[in-house]
Amino acid sequence: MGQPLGQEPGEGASGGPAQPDLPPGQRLQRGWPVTHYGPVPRFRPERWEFRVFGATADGGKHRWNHEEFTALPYTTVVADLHCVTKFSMIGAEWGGIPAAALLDLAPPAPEVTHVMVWAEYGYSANVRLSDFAAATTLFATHKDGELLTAEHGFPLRLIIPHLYAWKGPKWVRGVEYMTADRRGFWEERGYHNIGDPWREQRYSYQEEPGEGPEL
Ligand SMILES: Nc1nc2c(c(=O)[nH]1)N[C@H]1C(S)=C(S)[C@@H](COP(=O)(O)O)O[C@H]1N2
Ligand SMILES: [Mo]
Repeated sequence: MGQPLGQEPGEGASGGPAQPDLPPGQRLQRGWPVTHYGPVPRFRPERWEFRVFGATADGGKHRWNHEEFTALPYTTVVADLHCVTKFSMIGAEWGGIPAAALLDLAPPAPEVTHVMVWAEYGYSANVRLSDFAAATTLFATHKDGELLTAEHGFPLRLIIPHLYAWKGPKWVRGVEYMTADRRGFWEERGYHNIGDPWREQRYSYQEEPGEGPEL
């Protein structure tokens, strides 16, 4: 075995111009591509509601209509987006409602360990409660000061900067508090249950014991 190649932080593998700090295997994408499965849903404000259900602390369901939800505390987070298909977009300023604010308004029961985030057409993504509760996890309504477009998730999408972007449903409609882990849409279809891009957790076959429910 030879010496590992030395690499300065910020220096590209080719020794070329400095690259932003990207997770392993990712490349920078110019612009903002659209990536999703299935059609773009039409937004019907009068029918839209956001629901928190499952193992809530008070045992009840919590609902907000569009007007109520978008009146919740607004904040911004500057964060990158890493798609498991290997493109990354960096430095976006996302605006919206922090997931932590939702946890305060609709607290989970003490035994909740995971949440399932639900979107239109049954798309779902499971995350650990700790990922959901992270200070940078945001239900985004805006990017770089502008309302999201329909294809990027208007009226609401989840951003979890420290996980691959499939963990952030576009057209999100609710959150289910869970007392045990369960796989979401892509996690059932071969993607990693945790999905940390810095550990390159792309596929379910990479999972270590304890990282996900039985497949
Ligand atoms: N509802 C829904 N949300 C989704 C997806 C999807 O198929 N359906 N794809 C995910 C994936 S794989 C990525 S990379 C991002 C892409 O977001 P963008 O199209 O705004 O770039 O959305 C995520 N959210
Ligand atoms: Mo993706």
